[in-house]
Amino acid sequence: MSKTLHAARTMFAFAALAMLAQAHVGSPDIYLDSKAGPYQLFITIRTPQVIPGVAELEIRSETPGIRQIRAVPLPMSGPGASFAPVPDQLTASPQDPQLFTGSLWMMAPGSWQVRITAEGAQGTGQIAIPVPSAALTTKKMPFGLGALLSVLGLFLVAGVVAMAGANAREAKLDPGVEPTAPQRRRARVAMAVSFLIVAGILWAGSSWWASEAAAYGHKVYTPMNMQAGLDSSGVLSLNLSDPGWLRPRPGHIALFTRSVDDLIPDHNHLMHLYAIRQPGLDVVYHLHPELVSSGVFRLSLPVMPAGDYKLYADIVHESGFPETLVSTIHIGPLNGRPLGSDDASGSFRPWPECSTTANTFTLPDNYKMVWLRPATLRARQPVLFRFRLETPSGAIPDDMALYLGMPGHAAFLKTDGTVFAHIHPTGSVSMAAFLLAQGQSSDMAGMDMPGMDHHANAVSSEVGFPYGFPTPGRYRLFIQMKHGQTVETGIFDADVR
Ligand SMILES: [Cu+2]
Repeated sequence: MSKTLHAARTMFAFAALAMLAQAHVGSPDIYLDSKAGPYQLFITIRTPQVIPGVAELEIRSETPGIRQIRAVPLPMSGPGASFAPVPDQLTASPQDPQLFTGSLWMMAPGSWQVRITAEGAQGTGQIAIPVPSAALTTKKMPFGLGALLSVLGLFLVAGVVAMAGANAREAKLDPGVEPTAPQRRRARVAMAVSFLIVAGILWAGSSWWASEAAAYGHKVYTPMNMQAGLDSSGVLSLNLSDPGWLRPRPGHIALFTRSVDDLIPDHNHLMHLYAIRQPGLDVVYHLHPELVSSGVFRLSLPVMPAGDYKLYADIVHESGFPETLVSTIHIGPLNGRPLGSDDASGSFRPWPECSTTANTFTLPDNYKMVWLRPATLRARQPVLFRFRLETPSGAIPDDMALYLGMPGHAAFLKTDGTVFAHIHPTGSVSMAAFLLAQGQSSDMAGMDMPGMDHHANAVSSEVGFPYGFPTPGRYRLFIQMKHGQTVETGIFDADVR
């Protein structure tokens, strides 16, 4: 209870807008399609407006027979991870018995998880969802509210001063008797003194507020810096540095730590880099730079068309906290090496020239990728984005393979550059963090996830990505699937209402 009170107090005091999940750019909500024991769940976590703040949970069970779902937030590691508080029970929707909703307090920034327990006809199942928690910005007070509160505040100040004056002037007078000159003088002195006292209180309040706001400002998330450089032989170098977000002050306990030296591999690579040519978003590369020294990644670039590229680098810290670092680089004519075996590329016409309703993308080898597109797409709507790969004659390819351990990889990019999200069939969470949350190691051994089958011949030619567009507008989707030794990159455009 006191925790809740404290949280509420902190929230009102800071009036700060915060978001979760910087695993992506501008896409803080979490979407996950995974199994909790016997139950297939589509989980949406809407991130809180403040830290501490409330996360909204929405879980749709694709398996019937669930009686109840409970959820609890926990730190990803440390003592807090083993002493779970009592979980909250989610509310079943009266219209739809498969839909459960609820809300959870996220108390501090850092690497968190939400542990979900489903109970029903087939017994009990559990799943943990990594939830990186960070304040992203401080919210300004709306002008109207500020003006209203200022007027009301002035009214209070005037009232206090007037009351002090009236008290000194006429409190002891009989009704109808006029105050004397000394009484009027005393009243003016009382008003001056009370005004000074009220002004002093306001000044103290304002300095307290400013210092709290400044302290909160230090907690606002700043991603690691990434400086990109290219040498004359076509070697790209990426230098990571930490601007000092949440670095503990002397004598304070670290809430959260991250560094350039604590990265863990996510499906076999420390960094997944998308290079996307601007402004047409017409050329895309999915590359994997190697760590060569502390905070320095290098990659000998493949042959790439010249132009300005925006670089989106996905990394995961050992705490399970994922980040997407952004940088830009100009690439001139270069003699690149051939593409590496885990690397892939694709191209299409620039987005302004493309239809937002085309469902079939013809690949360079005449294979086709088909988007089983819903009739309308709305912002914040959880959707399973389904794609199918076909041979040139429209048949199911018989040599489907996993690409980087998964049946598919997707990147959702808003054409104005405000959104980038790298999504997998399991959802929007980082795979390494997801495994950490389940209590497994972050390497690929023992990976057991939906849509992931270790028998290569069982890889489906259809893949689904659970995701929701964060805002309305125009998006470009880059979808990668593999057959034989070929990684195919399909490109699709969408208008989101
Ligand atoms: Cu991926």
